[in-house]
Amino acid sequence: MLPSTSSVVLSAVRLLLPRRSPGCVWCACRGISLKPGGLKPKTVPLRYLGQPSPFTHPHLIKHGEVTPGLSQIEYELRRHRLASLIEAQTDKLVPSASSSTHVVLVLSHPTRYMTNDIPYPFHQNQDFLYLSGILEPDSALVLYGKGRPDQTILFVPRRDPGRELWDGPRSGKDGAAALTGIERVHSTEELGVVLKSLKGSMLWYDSSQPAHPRLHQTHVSPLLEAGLMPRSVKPLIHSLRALKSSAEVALMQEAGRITAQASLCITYGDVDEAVLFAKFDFENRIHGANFLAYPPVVAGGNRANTLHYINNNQVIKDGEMVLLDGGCEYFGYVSDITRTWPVNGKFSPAQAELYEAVLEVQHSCLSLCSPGVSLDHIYSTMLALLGRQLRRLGIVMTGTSDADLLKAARQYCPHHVGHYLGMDVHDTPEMSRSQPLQPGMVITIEPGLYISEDNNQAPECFRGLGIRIEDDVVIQDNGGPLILSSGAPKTISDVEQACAQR
Ligand SMILES: [Mn+2]
Repeated sequence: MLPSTSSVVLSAVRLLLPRRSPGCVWCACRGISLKPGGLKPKTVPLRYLGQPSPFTHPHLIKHGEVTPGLSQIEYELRRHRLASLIEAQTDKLVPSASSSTHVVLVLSHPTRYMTNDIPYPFHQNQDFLYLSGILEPDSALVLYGKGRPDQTILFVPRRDPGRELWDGPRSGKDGAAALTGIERVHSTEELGVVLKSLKGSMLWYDSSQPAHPRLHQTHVSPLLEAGLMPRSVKPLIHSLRALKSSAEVALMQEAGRITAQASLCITYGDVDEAVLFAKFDFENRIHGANFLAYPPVVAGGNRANTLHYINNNQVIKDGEMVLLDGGCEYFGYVSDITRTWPVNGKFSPAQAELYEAVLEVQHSCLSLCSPGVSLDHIYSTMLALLGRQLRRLGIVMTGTSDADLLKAARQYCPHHVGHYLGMDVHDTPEMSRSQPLQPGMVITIEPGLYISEDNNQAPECFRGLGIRIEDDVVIQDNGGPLILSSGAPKTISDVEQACAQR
């Protein structure tokens, strides 16, 4: 007899799901441990973990996921790819070491304190998060293996009712195993002993700026003092992080959508930058963002010419423009969008002229976003195009040589055309901007023109204007780039219309 459709579907689903024992958060949360000898109730049921789990936050995390949208299999694949990179690099650079044991060590961040006993909101080391999915401080990940580091050991803080009374639940070894599917989990205090047992290996670890100074001092320094010379693992992790999977793109799409709809316009008289800041923060969070990805720039009038202006405490006058550069974090992935608009909702002729010039350059740069082109190449194109616009607008004299036009473009736009984007705003800094873009990479495209009110060269009507237009872009194989921030009004008519509606 043929099995029913539903049982076929069910067995297919079972095949796709990660192995449940001992890494099944459902079993663990029910206080059941699957050990040889059968089901055994645990003394402490793992009802709560140190981070959202499918059991405590079913509205956020599906069964089989470690963090929202990212499965145990995806995290395992990342560790697998890192192992392959290390294997390939050793074969190439140190063939004599290709059969030695490799140990990769990545530390979490510690909790950082604002003042006595008052922690800053915890932010994980993204390289550690990328490979483990663990959101708790004081943790570590070790990958090891002969020739190829394909065995995983996770270290997490041990459960401690005294501390948990204040800080909230910890996952502990069982909880972390259940959540991540990693079978070998130790308490963090055992890190040094485990590392010592792997002595004589090739260590892949970033020792120059340890992510967790205390863990480094206690557990890693003794090994380094004994003469072990680590190799940097960060560039390898960043090369993996630079290429986003479809699950990662989906998370970034949501981050972009949330921030795009939060790009706002206010159409009445003078307004405090702090009000726009608060509204932007509110709109991001209420639409699902975890928090803002960085302190946003909310710069009215001439303050837009201070590139990292984050005081956000001045009054924007009716008739001035405001530049808002902000982004949110959505379950580990961020957006980074800039829009500049007249605060009263209507562009003056000079504002419109300068805005159109930047927009035209931005469009041309976006059309270059395809595989094989580098960020540096788009940057040179941006400078050449900005130079021409400066001449057209009469900001630079006609007859200026091409070399001087480029110099002027650099002066009026002192920053690069963009950067990589992902788990961090300035993502994967180990990656050069001269390397060709590949499908799955995400970048920003953000040309600008900044004309200070003190500039005596530029026509008076443009002085005090600073304009930047920034979109988030996924490089795709075919069909052109995917713009994650397309929901934010950008053309003059769209901006004016959006302002009229708010
Ligand atoms: Mn940016």
